[in-house]
Amino acid sequence: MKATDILLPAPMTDAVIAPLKAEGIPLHALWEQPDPERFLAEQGERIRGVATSTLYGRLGAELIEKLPNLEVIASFGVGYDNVDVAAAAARDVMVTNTPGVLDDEVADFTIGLLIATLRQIPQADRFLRDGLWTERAFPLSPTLRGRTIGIVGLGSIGKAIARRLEGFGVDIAYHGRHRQPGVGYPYYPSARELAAACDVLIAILPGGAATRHIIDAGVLKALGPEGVFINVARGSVVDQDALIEALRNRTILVAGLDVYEDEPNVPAALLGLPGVVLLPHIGSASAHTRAAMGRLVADNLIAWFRDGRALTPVPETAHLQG
Ligand code: 8YV
Repeated sequence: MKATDILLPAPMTDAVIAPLKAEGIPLHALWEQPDPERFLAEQGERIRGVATSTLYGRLGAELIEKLPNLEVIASFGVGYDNVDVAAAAARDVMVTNTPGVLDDEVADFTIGLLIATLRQIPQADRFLRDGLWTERAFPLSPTLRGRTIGIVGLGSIGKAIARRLEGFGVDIAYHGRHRQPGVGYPYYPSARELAAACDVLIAILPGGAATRHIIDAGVLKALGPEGVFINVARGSVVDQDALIEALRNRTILVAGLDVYEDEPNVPAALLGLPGVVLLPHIGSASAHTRAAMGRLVADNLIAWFRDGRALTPVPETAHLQG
């Protein structure tokens, strides 16, 4: 394998670090540099690869420009809106993500969040711990029974969620950019039409400019007063202020959220809505699945430098495969 140096703009899990070290690949921790700008100016031309995650924030053109010999950016996560892919592609820099290895985990988690939100499982736990059970019964909750579930984004995770929901005996429909051949669930050409036909909306579509605020006040109104909104995608896909308003005004019934517009900052207005289930972006966060994601980040870099081919290139840079 040719000599290669990899930049880590922010800390990465050992599942990424260990395989790269085992290959003898030199790693440079940018956040440990006393003067990161000076490091980039003096050493930037040695860097051939970057391993990054949402922890670093957005990896944009400014950093890419400082790395004149950069060939590959391996991002930790299936969503890669944290990487400026257009800037990378313009420089013929390969970008990889971690699809596949987290589908089942995130789908399992989504079902858990949906049931927890409807049946108020976190609230019931708090009720018991607060000693209230000895005084009265926990109030009756809403239900999943008889509901129609709309999935916004029927990619591989969306399909894994749908497969699980089939076992729950509920109706399923979807919205995405296109109607998918061979998919039997009813298709709606807009999020608003899907919301009007459903009483649960699950967002599991990519983030980024193209899908920003695709769930807006109109979609929430169409979902209706019994409506449940579950977001396991990106905070950017929903107009967070409109969502807070819809929850406050009972335009919709309740929400279960794992993602937010400005993570890790969650607005006080959401924290003040006790019926809403709020989780700290943990959809893929089991030790098992995070290890698999980390390994895939490392394997993409190793494969790129060894064979000139990445294992899981993002579609926008797939043409750069050797
Ligand atoms: C991770 C995710 O939390 O895969 C994604 O797109 O959002 C999650 O699995 C995230 O990538 C961690 O950096």
